[in-house]
Amino acid sequence: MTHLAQLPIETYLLAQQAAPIECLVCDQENCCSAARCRNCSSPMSLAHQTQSVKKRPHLIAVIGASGAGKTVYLGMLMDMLTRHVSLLRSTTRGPMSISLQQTTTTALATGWFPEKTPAGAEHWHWVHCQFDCRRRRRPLELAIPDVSGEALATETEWSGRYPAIRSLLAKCAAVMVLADAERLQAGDHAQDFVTLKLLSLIGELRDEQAQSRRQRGVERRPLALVLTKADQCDRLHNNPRDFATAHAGALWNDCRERFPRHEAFACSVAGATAFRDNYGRKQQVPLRVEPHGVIEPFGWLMAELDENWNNPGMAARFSWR
Ligand SMILES: Nc1nc2c(ncn2[C@@H]2O[C@H](COP(=O)(O)OP(=O)(O)O)[C@@H](O)[C@H]2O)c(=O)[nH]1
Ligand SMILES: [Mg+2]
Ligand SMILES: [Zn+2]
Repeated sequence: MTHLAQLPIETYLLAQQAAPIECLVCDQENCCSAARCRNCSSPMSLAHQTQSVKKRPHLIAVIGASGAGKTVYLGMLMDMLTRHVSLLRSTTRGPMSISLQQTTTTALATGWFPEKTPAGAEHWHWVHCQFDCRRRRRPLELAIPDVSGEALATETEWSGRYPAIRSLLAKCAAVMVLADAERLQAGDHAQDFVTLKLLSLIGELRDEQAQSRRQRGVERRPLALVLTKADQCDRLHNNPRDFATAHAGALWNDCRERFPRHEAFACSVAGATAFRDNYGRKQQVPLRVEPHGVIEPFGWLMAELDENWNNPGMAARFSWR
């Protein structure tokens, strides 16, 4: 009997693992088999997809306080874009990009709003898609995370706590600010402060980048202020700019001053809401799902982004390196 055994050493597998791949969001090197970045927890499929299609996506920052309506809005928007309900349409890249619309539409279809987004970055949904407007010749590559409002607020207080948020705010090519119109109309401005701090942080990060490149920091990125829950406010759909001036003066002024290319929009996903008892806790639920004004802000943002991209000077500034 022999005590010798032959074991093939598959060194090529080790070599494969050793080749790192850079996170698309925070630039940290990761092991090629990692599912999420070890630094910022954004999905590594973004980097893998980019490597295979050889086109970097534009990051879109959707910001706003917790409860502003980011998850409901983004989930519904992605559902409408993938169902091709308007001239604008998108094709998702990778299965993870469908999770946001899946959780949102499943919740709405069963008579609930989706659960609150967890604060941990490893739980956030990221949508990586190819956006196509029939008038454009080439589609745009986009990456849009649904970030937790609490995490956004925390990052403004403790810088670096959420590396994904910092990188997103530094690298984003367009900004969407969501504000709860129902609360604004009631004179409740508590949520404004988080958004004001985030806008200030975006400006600070842009100035830092401009300084390191010895450029003058002129803001050319577009910003859309989206007043959510318009179903609760009379005539908001008719004139969102007037509403923003009357009920969100500080926020609207800050958006206009920091971002010369700005516009205000009103949107609602639910047609009417009611309160339902959920194990002793009163919870708001949608009575009807009637999306209104969901596509418009995104369409405007894409048209502005497209204009930037066709301008060679701007393209250099928005490239991620
Ligand atoms: N009336 C009304 N309420 C909404 C609408 N969208 C969201 N909400 C309410 O706002 C809450 C927070 O929405 P969500 O998208 O989770 O906010 P997020 O924290 O910014 O992601 C939901 O649970 C609903 O109660 C809408 O279109 N109309
Ligand atoms: Mg959310
Ligand atoms: Zn990362």
